[in-house]
Amino acid sequence: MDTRPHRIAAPLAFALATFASSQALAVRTPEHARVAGLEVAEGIRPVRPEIEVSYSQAQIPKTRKAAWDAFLAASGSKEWQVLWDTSTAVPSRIFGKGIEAPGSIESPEAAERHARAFLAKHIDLIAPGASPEHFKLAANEIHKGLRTVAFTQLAPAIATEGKDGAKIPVVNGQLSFRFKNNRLFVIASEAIPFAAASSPQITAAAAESAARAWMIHQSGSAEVSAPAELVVLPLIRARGVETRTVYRVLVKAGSIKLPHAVYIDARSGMPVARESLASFLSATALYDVPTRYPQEPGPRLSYPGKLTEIVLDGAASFTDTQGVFTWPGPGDAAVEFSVHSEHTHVSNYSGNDVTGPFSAAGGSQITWSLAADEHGDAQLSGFVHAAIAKERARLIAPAMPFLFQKLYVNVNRDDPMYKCNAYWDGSSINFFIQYNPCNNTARVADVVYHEFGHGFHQHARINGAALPDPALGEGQSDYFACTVTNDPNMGPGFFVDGTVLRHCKNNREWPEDIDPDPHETGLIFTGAMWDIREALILQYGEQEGVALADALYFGAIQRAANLPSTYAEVLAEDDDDGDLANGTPNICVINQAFGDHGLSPYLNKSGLTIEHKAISSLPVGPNPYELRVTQKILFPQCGAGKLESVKAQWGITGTTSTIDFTPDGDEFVGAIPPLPDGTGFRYRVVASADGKQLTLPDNPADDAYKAFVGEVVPLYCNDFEAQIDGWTLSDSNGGKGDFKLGIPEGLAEDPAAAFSGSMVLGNDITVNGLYPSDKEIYADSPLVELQGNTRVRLQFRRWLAVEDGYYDQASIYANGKRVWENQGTDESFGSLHHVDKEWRFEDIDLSSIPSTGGTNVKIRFELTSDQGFEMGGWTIDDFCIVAWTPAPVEMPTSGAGGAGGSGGSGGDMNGDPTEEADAGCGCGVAGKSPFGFAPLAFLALGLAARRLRGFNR
Ligand SMILES: [Ca+2]
Ligand SMILES: [Ca+2]
Ligand SMILES: [Ca+2]
Ligand SMILES: [Ca+2]
Ligand SMILES: [Zn+2]
Repeated sequence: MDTRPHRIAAPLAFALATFASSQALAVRTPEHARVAGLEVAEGIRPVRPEIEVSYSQAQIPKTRKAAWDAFLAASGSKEWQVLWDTSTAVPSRIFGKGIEAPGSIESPEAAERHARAFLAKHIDLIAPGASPEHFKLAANEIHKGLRTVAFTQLAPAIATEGKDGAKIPVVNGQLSFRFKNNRLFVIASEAIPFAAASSPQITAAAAESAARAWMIHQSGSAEVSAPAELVVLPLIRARGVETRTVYRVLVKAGSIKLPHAVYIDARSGMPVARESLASFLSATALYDVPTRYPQEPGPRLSYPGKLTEIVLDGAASFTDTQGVFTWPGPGDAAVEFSVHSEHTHVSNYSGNDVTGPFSAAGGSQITWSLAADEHGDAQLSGFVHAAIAKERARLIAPAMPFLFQKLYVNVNRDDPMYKCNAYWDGSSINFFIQYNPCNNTARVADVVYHEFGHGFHQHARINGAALPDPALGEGQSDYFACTVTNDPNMGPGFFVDGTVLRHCKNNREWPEDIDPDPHETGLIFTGAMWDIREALILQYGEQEGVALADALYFGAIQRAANLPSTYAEVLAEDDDDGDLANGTPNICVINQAFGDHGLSPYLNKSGLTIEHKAISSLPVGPNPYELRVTQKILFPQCGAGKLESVKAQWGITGTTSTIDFTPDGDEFVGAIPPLPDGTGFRYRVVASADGKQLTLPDNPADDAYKAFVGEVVPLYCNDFEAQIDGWTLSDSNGGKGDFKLGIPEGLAEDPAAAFSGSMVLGNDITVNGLYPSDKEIYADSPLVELQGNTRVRLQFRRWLAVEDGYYDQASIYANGKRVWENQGTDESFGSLHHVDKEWRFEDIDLSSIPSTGGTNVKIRFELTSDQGFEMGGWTIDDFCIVAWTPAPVEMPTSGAGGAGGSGGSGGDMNGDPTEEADAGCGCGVAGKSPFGFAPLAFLALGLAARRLRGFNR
């Protein structure tokens, strides 16, 4: 725990109590220079901290009443003011009408005569208990026609070591007179009434050693700097003055030798009081660094070296929060600046850490510049920009302990493997020397902010809520850098030609712009946050808008596990009533920004969504098959439009047709024309609003619904409600695998409820929902007799979540022959995960079994996983083997719309389902990557990213 910040704003009482015992304090806090006056020793009653005064004519001290009246009478006027020192009952200032004082401006002698005459006449008023000869001329000078004649006070001594009759000084006792236009018009007195000295009982040498001993006890070290002198010390308290005859000893105390006057009682030899005589001088340490990068056209940045370790006149010390350092004057100080502070410690990997020796004059600003020295400038730049990043982060997260710990900044690292780079290693930020075409990365402000941003993200993440997702990590670091610089250009000057590295303002979209490089993928989040920042600045003004955007950003990095989950976390941060259904104060801005970058679930900022209940088992007949799409506007307050159009794309194998829907209230209605008995077909719904499209089903790995026209007879069904009924659950190691019968709980990507009844068959239904890694697991149906049927089909409901088929395979086998498999890319960076978000109807023609002599069928559901990244797996309900027999129905000869002519007969319409996906309606995604990059070029990176992802999950 760092306690130093307490010292910066120490209250006066604290400062007084610790002043002498901690010399570093005095130097770090110039305020202490103002702790002037007497500090009494233990056992001495405290003196007044400040003069106590009264202007009141009605409160003339009783003891001075006669003297005051005599003064008024002698002056011939009542037009006078008087400021009484109420402790001493002496008039501190008398000023008013003035008294004729001929010759007092031209002649100092005349002025002194007038002054002495006044003193003699009114000594009872201005120096009660004293004699005129107790005042010794101290000054007689004139400035701009105003003459001051001043005297210091002496006290009559009793016997003093054989020097009888000597007068000894009264500390701070004095009198003075002001003349202008040959008139005496101000009389001043700090005289001590009735001051007298008593005989000393100790020697001067004894007083010196007592003074030294006391100050060593207080400050650690002390030396006497001038011989002891006998004086009268007034101890002025609220009521009255005590005078003591003391030795005044000049002592230099502590490591920086602060000068003190120490008062030792001349009778007892005990310390009475001490007084700091230091006249503090201050200067400011400024570090000259690139504002953004070394070649920038504008001026460089002069930044105060705050709380920085310095060597001051040979002693270790610190600057204060403003980069100011203070030393006891008079005279210049020898100072040496460093790149180490309370909060930032730069380590140079190419030699010793730089130091900056200077001679500091009081009130000066000393600028330390190493602009022409790459390795020196890198140390100063890393030092300053890490501090700037930290200060900004504290505005966002004022309580984060990381921001109050020392940050280690390692600069001038040299490794050709990592040239043009910088990194956060979990506890420090690291920067490499200049390599063409890049600058030394510590000299690029944005790079320092970006790397610091990784540390900020690490310490912001709430364990168990957030994850260290690489793309989110990079994207949030870029946002942090841009919000610090207030510039959407991230990293200008990363390259020596000034080229910008990345852009916080961008049009990147999820998932289209997912890239093997997480820095590129991360820009999707950066872009959304920057859009929010711009919109909030427009709405609330610069300061409030930025603060709000930064707060939303921080909410996202505290709790988001990846890019898509940032939307919910930003909303949670913005919300003010614990209800996201009614929106949040800035939901329209957030929806617009996140929607523009593909990170919101809606078609537009008003929260437009569509619902569609898929059709599946259809009757044979003359009527078309109706498709309905319902639209919902969740946040009408955002004022965006409704759905513009809805289409369906549908087809039998090898064909694609499009039908337009017509509006019907809040719904859009379309119709697929009547189809021949036994037709299997596929379709999808495409809705458009505000230039965007949403497709149902929402599963890029299987983006068309299946439907079947015709009456079917069940040969075997299991809704999994009662019993497993001859099913065998196993794995390739001879174990039981993780297929189970159970009630789904919505774990992982699993459904929250069964399709029928309450129970289903599926991979891990109740533990965490995930299938295991590196396994091959089976669910085998009982053997089903086909009972002589020649047209048989497998029909069931599916809710499947499985990783890209490049890695994990979900398969269906009929009598050992694979009849279905999830789609995959052919890339090691593939992320064409199959994730059902609704119960999907699956219909697979098995007629090839009877046509090749088979009399029964056994179905196997299989899941094969690799070592990394698991998902919800199979969830199956309403499993049936059915027989289809053509019905004797007359089909209409027209009205087939765009259905195409390749209907064919029964069992062949669907073909092999795995091939059908390719042929399908011509718009499937099977076998195609949704990404635009070349697979081979990124193979290595992809593997690295994949491994990380697997471990992070
Ligand atoms: Ca709300
Ligand atoms: Ca069920
Ligand atoms: Ca996997
Ligand atoms: Ca599961
Ligand atoms: Zn990074």
